[in-house]
Amino acid sequence: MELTVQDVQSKFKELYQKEPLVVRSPGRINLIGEHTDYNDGFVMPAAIDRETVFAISESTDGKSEIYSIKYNQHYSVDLNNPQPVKAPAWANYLLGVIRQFVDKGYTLKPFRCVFGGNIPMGAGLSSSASVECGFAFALNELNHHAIDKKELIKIAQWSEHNFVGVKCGIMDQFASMMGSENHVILLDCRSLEYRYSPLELKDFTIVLCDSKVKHSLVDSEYNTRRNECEQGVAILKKYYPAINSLRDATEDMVRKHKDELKGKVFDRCLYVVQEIARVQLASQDLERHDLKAFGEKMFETHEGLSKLYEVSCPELDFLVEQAKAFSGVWGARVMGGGFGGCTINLVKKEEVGSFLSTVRQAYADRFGIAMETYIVNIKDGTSVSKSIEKITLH
Ligand code: GAF
Repeated sequence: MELTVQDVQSKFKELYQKEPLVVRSPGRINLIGEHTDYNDGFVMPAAIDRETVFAISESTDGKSEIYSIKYNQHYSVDLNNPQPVKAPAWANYLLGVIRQFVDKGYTLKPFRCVFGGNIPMGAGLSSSASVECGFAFALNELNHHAIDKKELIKIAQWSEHNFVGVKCGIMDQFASMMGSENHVILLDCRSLEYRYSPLELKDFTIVLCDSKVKHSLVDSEYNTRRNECEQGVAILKKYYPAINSLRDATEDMVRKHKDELKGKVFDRCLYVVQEIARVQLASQDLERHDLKAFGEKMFETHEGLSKLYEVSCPELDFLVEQAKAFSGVWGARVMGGGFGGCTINLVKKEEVGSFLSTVRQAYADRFGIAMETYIVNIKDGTSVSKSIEKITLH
């Protein structure tokens, strides 16, 4: 089904006979730096040309309502006391944002809102962050509050933590809100200092292979990983009081206390300190335009995510193995939280076709699943819509 920004606008006009404010909020990819954000480490994400579109306007009857195009559902909002709901689950992403506006003392006018988009859900492309960020941005614009983007990012993350229940880091919301066309964001998740770096891939392109699986453990295991990292920090802090997060630890420190960190906590800590160091080296690779070295680090990240952090699954390991065996692929790994979703692959442009047909066939033969693929372009972050462009709604 084809959906344009104008279609979201038209749906709004059909329902409410008014011209709305339109906000676009993208999903993201992440080149390297996985599960480092909530350990105060570094990440390298970018906003992409898949997005959630919001059409919103003040209402005249004092009531507030949100309509989801995807679910064809209306939801009435109590602006005074928003609480998490069992159903519809999609409402929680938005209700948590409203809760934060209320709790922070930002007044909200009653509104009507319609939203829809083309970010595949459960693919690791941060459809949830795009919804939270787009809605926070839209409320800020509609109500003429001058909340800066960094605070809107934190409002969006709060919603994910407290109304959705995933104790995510800051990367997804930051990338969605702050993306810049053709640039990756080099983000320090502790200070939130960042810089944009042009992504010059020359003969290469980024290809996402969607495994089409989403193992049910995603959210609970994500929170468990975060908790295991915190356990590791508590142990290391006894020996190195200055350590407040794994960002402050080195591989030597972690190895030295292997026995006390024990099993899984040791593995998790080792992966994180290695990955934080790897992102810094990878950013130097990008600056030197050394894609070969950069891609090798992507493979190393996958190895760590699979063996030490245990957030991969047979389907994703298979896709990365396939990529590794292909000479035109210089790097591949699971992207995002894990347990399903996409791999990100650095592929020679002229070999994209043969790579995809080979892997698609092998994946179907092995798992009986039709893999989806996405070739993404890097775009700006959340903003008021100025132009009318075609997007595809899946
Ligand atoms: C998910 C989370 F939302 C991010 O904060 C990040 O931790 C990522 O998993 C793993 O790097 O997308």
